[in-house]
Amino acid sequence: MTSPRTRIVEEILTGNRFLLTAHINPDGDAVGSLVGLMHLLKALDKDPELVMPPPGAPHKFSWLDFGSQQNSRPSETVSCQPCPKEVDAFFVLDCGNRDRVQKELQPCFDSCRVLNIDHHPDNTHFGDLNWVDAGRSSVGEMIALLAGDLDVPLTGALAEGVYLAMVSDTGFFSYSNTGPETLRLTARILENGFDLDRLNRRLQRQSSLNKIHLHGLAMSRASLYSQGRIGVIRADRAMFAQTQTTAEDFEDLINHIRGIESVLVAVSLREEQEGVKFSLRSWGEVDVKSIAARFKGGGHINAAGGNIPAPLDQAEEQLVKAVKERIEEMNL
Ligand SMILES: [Mn+2]
Repeated sequence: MTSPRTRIVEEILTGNRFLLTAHINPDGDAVGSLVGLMHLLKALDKDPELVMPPPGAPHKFSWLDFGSQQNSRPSETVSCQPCPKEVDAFFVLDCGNRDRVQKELQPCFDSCRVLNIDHHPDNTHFGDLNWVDAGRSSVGEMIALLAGDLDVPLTGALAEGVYLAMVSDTGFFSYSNTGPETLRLTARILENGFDLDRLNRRLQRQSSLNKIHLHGLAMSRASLYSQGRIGVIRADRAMFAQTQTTAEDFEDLINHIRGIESVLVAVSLREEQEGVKFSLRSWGEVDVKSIAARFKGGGHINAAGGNIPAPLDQAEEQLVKAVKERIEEMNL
């Protein structure tokens, strides 16, 4: 039987017009793999249309080549019923189930041929064709493999998208999902003359004094539970108001908590208009995806998240309890 990867290659070769999207609240892998696939299709003289999921590409990725300004913004006016254009296939990237696709595109699941490229272990195989490989670091890595299959060199905006996707999901090649192929593909990108310094400067020079102040506030209030095995960092809405920051400024903080010597599972909680958004990070064997699943969330073994419709204190209590049960079950 032909592998899904080979069949995706065939779909690309035989089709012409493609619609591309990824999961809502797009992260570095979603945005990078979308931009990468768009440039891969353009290199093959195809006609891709990128529909950036709401709330649009994070500002910190604004330097990417989105093809047009429009492509970096959320496309809330897009509609697929009746399908406005003849589309040969609808690519859904980095997305484990169709509920994570914006509602305006839901009709596309009936009217288009759906090609799902993803690496979430809990993927529901909602596409007409699903290339799902939980062993891949990122969807960006899978787009890079497609480029190889299609003899398109990993250069320019394609390479930038793929690189962004891979470093985002691997914590700059430090998480355990970093595979030999991730590094081989990165080596190929570098061999092709990629300007690593320029790109890393764009990626890492993103801070502001306000953001540092938010981090200071949140870090000064971080706490440990369960003999230091669980670390928690949280931000309520007052902290964002006080430091004039946004949700995006709170992102990478969880990794500082994960770096505490005794911590097995790091928890971050962010108060939203309604309820709390949480993230979980772990080391090695501790499967935080299953903990997130108890709150209808999802993700990967060492990185997962979701939402809890409760006040901040209650959400923290529920999560800490769930994490504690999990690590006790494992005798850690
Ligand atoms: Mn991903």
